[in-house]
Amino acid sequence: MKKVIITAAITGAVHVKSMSPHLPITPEEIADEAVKAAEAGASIVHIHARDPRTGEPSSNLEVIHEIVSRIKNRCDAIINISTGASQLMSVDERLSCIPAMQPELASCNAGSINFMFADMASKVTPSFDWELKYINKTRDNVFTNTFLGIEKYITTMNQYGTRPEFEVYDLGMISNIAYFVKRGIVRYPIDIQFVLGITGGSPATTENLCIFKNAADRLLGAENYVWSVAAAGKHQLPMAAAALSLGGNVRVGLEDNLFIKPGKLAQSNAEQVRAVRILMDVLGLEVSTPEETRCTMNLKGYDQVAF
Ligand code: KMH
Ligand code: ZN
Repeated sequence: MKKVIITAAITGAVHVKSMSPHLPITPEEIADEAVKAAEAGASIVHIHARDPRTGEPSSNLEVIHEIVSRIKNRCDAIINISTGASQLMSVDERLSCIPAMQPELASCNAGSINFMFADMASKVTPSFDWELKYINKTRDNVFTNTFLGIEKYITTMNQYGTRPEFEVYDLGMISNIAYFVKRGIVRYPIDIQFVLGITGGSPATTENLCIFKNAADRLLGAENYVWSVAAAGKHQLPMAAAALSLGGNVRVGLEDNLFIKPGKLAQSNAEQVRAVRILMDVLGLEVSTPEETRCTMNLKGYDQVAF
């Protein structure tokens, strides 16, 4: 029986501390949330770093190192470091974690979008100066992932044995992956995260998920890729249910959604992982362990990272 890979995206770079007291910010908090999500069944933890004092997205390699080494000391979950990091950072700044940490897995955004969450500004009473400016900036900013940039991400990851997880926000991005497959620089199995429900990308509907999956089957070959679904905000669990029903894997976490049900903040990333486990129980699905996930995704292993 195919086992389900759960990813927990622990803190991200969309939400700010003023939106939820449960959003982890410091390396200790981020690592603790990641370990507890792993204990609840996540075999992959997706990591962004934050400035420990203000919560602002950070590319500081010491902070990233502290987060990932704390996690590695406490559990064997696969650490997926974000190279999306923050859409306001430069391509090189976002990529610097790869040579420095050489993780097993890292995100690789498969195209550019105006990744917009400025409408959240009306829901925030800011605690820190940067928060509203950052959120509002997304109304007029391109999250830049050009062909040159994506190629640099893929080839740098290949150099360090890091597998790219392609973040796909829109249909055309599947063709972008196919372009790099044709160029011969993408290793198998291709790892895809369909990210639905971002304003500027595709809406979170089961129909869109089926369209994405059919396109990926056609352009990449159904047997050549492993896929998962992340959906923003209130769409998180409904789209997780759709992904499970269609034979896919699932990402949850406070990066994508701060709530556990309408109007109720999630207390932790683990709480959302446990909600997926309930859906899986009902559907008779088993969870993939970190070792099983390493095998499915052909990852280099826990002992081959630089932290
Ligand atoms: N926070 C966004 C800029 C990734 O981790 O690579 C997109 C993102 C994707 O978080
Ligand atoms: Zn991310």
